[in-house]
Amino acid sequence: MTDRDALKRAAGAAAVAMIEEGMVVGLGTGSTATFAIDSLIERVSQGLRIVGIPTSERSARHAREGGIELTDFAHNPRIDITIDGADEIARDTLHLVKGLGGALLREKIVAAASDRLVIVADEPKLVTRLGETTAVPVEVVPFGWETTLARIAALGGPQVLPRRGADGQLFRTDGGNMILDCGFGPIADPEQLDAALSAIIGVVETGLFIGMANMALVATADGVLRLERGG
Ligand code: A5P
Repeated sequence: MTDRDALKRAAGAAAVAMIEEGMVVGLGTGSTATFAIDSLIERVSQGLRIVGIPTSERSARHAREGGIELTDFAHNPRIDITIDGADEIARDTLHLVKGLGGALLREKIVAAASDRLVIVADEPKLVTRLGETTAVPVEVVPFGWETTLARIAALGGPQVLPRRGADGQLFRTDGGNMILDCGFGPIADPEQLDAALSAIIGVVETGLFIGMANMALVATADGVLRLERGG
């Protein structure tokens, strides 16, 4: 395990320590969330009873194989706590960029249904301004994606690229949609950008998570930093 993996694992374990008996737990996607699921599997094997709602087919498989009972919104419309990763965390507001792993739509639906969204990450994810280190993933309907791309690009000249898989083919999400990676650079007003992107026909959801995270557990070489929104 690399040093970075060890930090991600520490962040995941710190978040899983917050889970209590009987909770409905949102299960995130990505390498840090995977460490959190590992840690949860360990607690479940020691007798903790919880049910999980996964944010991707990948996380569903991982959880199921580890013995976590899965549920859905028909049976559990509210989630007590969701533990998920992020691609960027704005240190002052805890606004996020998510979706480099391709699961942003399900992640946002799960986050919106959660009483608490706890983000797990390592230190390079902390930024002053969103967009500093990563493009913003935007999930779009495949039909007419070229015209959707053009209208996003017209928002201020970002570099917009359709995401491709390792095979060079256009990437498809679990929901069958596409992702456009939009390189805006540092974003002055993420809330306004999120609203502008969301208003474009063909956009399903943006990777900007505004005001959704309650807490971020960020693993550093000196320990796990606990950041709370408004705290
Ligand atoms: C998945 O779609 C993303 O939102 C992930 O949460 C994000 O990419 C973080 O992944 P890592 O923990 O692997 O960096």
